[in-house]
Amino acid sequence: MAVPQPRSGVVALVGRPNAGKSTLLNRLLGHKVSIVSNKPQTTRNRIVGILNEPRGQIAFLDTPGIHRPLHKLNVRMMHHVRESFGEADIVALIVDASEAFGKGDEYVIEMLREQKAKQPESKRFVILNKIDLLKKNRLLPMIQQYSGFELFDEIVPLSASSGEGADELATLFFGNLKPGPPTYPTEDFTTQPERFFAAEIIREKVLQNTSDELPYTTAVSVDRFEDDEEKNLIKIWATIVVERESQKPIVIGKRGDMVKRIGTEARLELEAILGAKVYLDLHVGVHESWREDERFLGDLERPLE
Ligand SMILES: Nc1nc2c(ncn2[C@@H]2O[C@H](COP(=O)(O)OP(=O)(O)OP(=O)(O)O)[C@@H](O)[C@H]2O)c(=O)[nH]1
Ligand SMILES: [Mg+2]
Repeated sequence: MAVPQPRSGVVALVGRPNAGKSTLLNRLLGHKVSIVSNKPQTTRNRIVGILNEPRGQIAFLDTPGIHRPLHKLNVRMMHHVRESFGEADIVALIVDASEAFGKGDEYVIEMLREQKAKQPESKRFVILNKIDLLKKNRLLPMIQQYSGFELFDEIVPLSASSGEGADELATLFFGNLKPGPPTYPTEDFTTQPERFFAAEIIREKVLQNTSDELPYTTAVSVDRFEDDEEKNLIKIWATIVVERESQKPIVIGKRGDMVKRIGTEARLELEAILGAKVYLDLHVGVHESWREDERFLGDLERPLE
């Protein structure tokens, strides 16, 4: 019997904010590569996660949730989504199946129609996520609805958080990619530098510990990053940037307890993931309208270029 040739390709994970794209990426890789929170617009960049298996290599592109951009930050976010469309062999639309279909979903379907017209050789999957929250009888009408769009090659219900259906999805991805050599070194699981990942983990802890407008108006910049390989020690100096002076005390907390908690949670997670001791020095700073400051936005993304 002929040995199957390893497959290789790019799968873009796209969809509305909060649908579970990043959770699914981490689940498929079995590694945390992308940060997750219950706030929309958690992912702001294109994050590459690489799955290496005897079956082949898949480069997953995690992307920001599709929304109407109101700030330069958000225009850049939507640019990352369109860029990922262009690179994909398979576009996987992740849908929160526990939410009713609405205007935002219609907009996304339209985007996918355009994508299909531009790249007819690519494939489209729709992934009905969060089925753990769903009564079983709600699934069939949803599958029928998505199949009615005549846009999708596969319709896959799953739960990214429990993992139910994830192995089947990986099999479908490999089955729909062409044989070919891997694009990335097979020992890598992301292209994201540690410096960028550190900023993301700190931002995740801010998102998880704060509410209201703060998640949208917070950025994290790494001011200095030193990796002392001999001592297995990573030293990070970072600033949590907010938009207004009045937001500073929320991040700092009473007697600094909030920023301390954010720092501890980030440090422990970075130590576990990076496998090194981490020294983390956190500051809180104000940069009014940083979301409109192209130079600052460019600096935040620089380590990814
Ligand atoms: N119950 C349930 N919750 C899920 C599932 N998948 C993701 N979530 C939750 O949904 C929320 C959003 O998850 P993310 O992975 O950050 O979603 P995202 O699509 O990457 O969101 P953005 O980056 O903001 O576009 C988090 O609170 C997740 O824990 C699932 O299968 N079931
Ligand atoms: Mg995300």
